Amino acid sequence: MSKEKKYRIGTYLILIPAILFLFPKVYAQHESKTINDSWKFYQGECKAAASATYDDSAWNSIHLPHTWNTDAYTEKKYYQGTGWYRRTLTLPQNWQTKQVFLKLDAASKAATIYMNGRKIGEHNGGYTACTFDITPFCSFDAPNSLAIHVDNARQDIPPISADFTFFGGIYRDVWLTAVPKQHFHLTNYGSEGIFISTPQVSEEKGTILIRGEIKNDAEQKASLELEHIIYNPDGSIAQTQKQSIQIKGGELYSFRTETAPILSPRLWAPEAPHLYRIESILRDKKTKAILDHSNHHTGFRWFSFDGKTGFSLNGKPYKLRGICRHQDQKTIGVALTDEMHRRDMKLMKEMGANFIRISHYPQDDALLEMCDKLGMLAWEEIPIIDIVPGTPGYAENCENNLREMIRQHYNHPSIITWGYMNEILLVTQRRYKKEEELKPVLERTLSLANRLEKVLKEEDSTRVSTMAFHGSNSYNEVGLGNITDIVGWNLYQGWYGGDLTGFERFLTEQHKKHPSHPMIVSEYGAGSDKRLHSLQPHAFDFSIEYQQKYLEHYLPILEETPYICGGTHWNFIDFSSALRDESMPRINNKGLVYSGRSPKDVYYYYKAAWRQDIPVLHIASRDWTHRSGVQHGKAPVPLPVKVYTNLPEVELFIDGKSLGKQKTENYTVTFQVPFSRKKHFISAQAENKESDQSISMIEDALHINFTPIPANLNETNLRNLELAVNVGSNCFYTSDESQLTWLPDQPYTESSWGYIGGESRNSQTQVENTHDGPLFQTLRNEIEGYCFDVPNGVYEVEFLFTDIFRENAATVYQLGRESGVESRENIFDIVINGESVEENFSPCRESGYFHALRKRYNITNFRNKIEIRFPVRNGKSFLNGIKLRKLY
Ligand code: GCB
Ligand code: CA
Repeated sequence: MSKEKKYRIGTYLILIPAILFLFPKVYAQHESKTINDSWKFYQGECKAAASATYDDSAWNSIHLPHTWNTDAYTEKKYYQGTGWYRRTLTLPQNWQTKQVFLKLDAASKAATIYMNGRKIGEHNGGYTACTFDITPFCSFDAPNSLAIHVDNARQDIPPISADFTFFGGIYRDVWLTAVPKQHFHLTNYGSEGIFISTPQVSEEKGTILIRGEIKNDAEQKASLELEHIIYNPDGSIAQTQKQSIQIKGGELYSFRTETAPILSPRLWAPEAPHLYRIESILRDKKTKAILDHSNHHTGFRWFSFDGKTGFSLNGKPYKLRGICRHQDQKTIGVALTDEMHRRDMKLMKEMGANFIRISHYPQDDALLEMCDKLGMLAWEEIPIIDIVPGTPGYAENCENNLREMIRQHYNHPSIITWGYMNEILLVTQRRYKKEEELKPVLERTLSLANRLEKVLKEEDSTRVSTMAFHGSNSYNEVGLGNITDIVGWNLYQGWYGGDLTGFERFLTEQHKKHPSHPMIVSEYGAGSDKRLHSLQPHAFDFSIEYQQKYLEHYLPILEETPYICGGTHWNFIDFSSALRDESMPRINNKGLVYSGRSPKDVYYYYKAAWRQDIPVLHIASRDWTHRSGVQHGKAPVPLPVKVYTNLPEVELFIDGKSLGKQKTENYTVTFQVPFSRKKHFISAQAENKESDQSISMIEDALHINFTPIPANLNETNLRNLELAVNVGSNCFYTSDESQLTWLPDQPYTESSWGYIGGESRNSQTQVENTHDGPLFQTLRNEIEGYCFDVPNGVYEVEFLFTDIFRENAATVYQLGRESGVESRENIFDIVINGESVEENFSPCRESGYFHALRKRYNITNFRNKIEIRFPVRNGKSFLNGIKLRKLY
């Protein structure tokens, strides 16, 4: 430690007693605290609850943050309606001379606030804060009753359509603030009333512009002094600015101060997020008593987006390595604590991301604070999604939400762009096919976009505007393509449709057509489910392996195409989308981390690619620790084991024995590993050369369990075998409930087992009556039979059926994807070794469409073979799963 620093600490030590002495006098003026505890909640309508004397003793006791929609994890039709929150507020006597404010950080989607039976005000918008001056409603003789009516069913407030759950409730903090009569303007669209920007910024010098308003809530005029102290990132004072203010009673006074240039400012960047602090102090001019007091951070950074060269930060080309982030977590919904938001930011940072798309709505202040402090550039947006409805008041609410978002988060240097529409033509075009129906919807969409663009620029000229489009050129055709400064493309080639290479083809084409338009790939992703694994993964099988394959294709293109500013992966988390079915009903499982935030293996692909500052080596099989495979004789079963790494070469070991070294390509190395035992110890090693002198060994290791399934079934290997087959699927499926693995299907060959005839089909509709949905969602259509060449004995054969042959509207979020399933009724027999065990069997009659059905038969095999046939009576035959066990 330098001498100078020691000396400084010494001075601070001497100052501390003096500060402690001064503190209560100086800072007690502006008091702010959360009132998250001691609330009562009622779900439903209860008009009388606004009244001061209403008896809420029968209501539930809750604390904030709170949502009433934990049902969205089980119900498609989660509760969208109203709820009431009540609590009492006992105010300190010394607040009588003050101005008192109530702030709701978020109540979804709309809130009406009552105090002592009187209406204070209302707020429309579920993702932005609102502040009310409650002074005239406050009582100091008796406890006050506070009642808040919340509604998440409103159709005039965005979002009204989207692929996520519109959780209802007061799900962020509620604050109570008391300040002297002269104070910063606290009812300015939920902001703190102070706006900070850096009008001049370069490596040589930067200035800070501080704007805001002061309110005098007294009747008399006041003489005030406003001081801004600018602190360097190291805490030392850079400058102070002082001004005198005369303000009449009831008046609002605007101030605007630009600092003198700060020379060679320390720049803000994700790699070094240096923050300058601005402390604004409002004093009584005469007594010097502090009236109000406020702190903000700012950072010196500049950026540009270019259609040809992409994004640049502080004058240098810079790739935006981003993720989109939803804000929920199973099973608590959106009622996350601040530390949970911070945890997410740390996980993203740890992964190496430098950019976040705060999607699809403004998020918690705790998140924004971390963007600034950890260094994460940000895109924030309001939730106008899928379609612009004609509902009266909608556009007005959009405009207000936009102003609120910008004013509330204006001071965060991390934010570089504001957005206001996502895939706005998606539902528009699906719903209105006829030209004359479509026309007025397009007109109001364009008119809202133009209106919001104007508001955005009026509110903030220091950042750029953006919109996100789905992969259709119509945005350009209808004139939405050139409204915002930059455009985001949400691209899912190789997922919802087309093949993986469609991604680069789409980008190339757009770039050719609009070479000057800066582009971000604002979404791309594929779903994955830890229960599903495949050696031949394909789109929509929800295997962990297809998600990896998809992302391993997309990321290099994003990294290597200079005109692409960057990408934001969809989504950081497996998030709640109550309307969705697929492999995990109610969940969109495109996350890089699970809903509980434990990373999927593919998280480490990103980490390997993006963290160049540390060695990354991860055996990508945490999601697949229970493996199974078909074994020929006693030969080991070769199965791939992948390693994600940013080191040049990896050596892999099985139970201590080396499988040799391989060179890394695209941050991956894949070994064919011979599995033969119940449990193997797999380890990986790689040299990390920090310099010529210093080489260290980086290691990772894990256990993988293995269950071999004999290709040829005989007396000895059958005894304890449970041969379970995921019929119609390329995937291994391991049940969460039983841990049993169902093998991918195979065609029958002599002396082995497998299906005869038919073709694979699948459905994305939820299957009722089971926890093993994915097993039932795949089937073999028009199957003729199934055969096991097994020795004589007594066997148990189990069939799994679910009739999926009913047209079921695919959700709009399956973008271009059609289910392709025709409606029909299927009736067939089940014949085992020549004997009918079922005649005129109709799975849908027995249990209903999309219901899981399991049928088990004990049979005695005299033919050294179990041959099953499905003669058809009506429609077609099918089979979803089959299981064989030898009993005797
Ligand atoms: C999109 C939407 C997003 C969805 C996502 C998906 O394009 O913008 O809200 O969740 O696709 O997973 O389909
Ligand atoms: Ca199946």
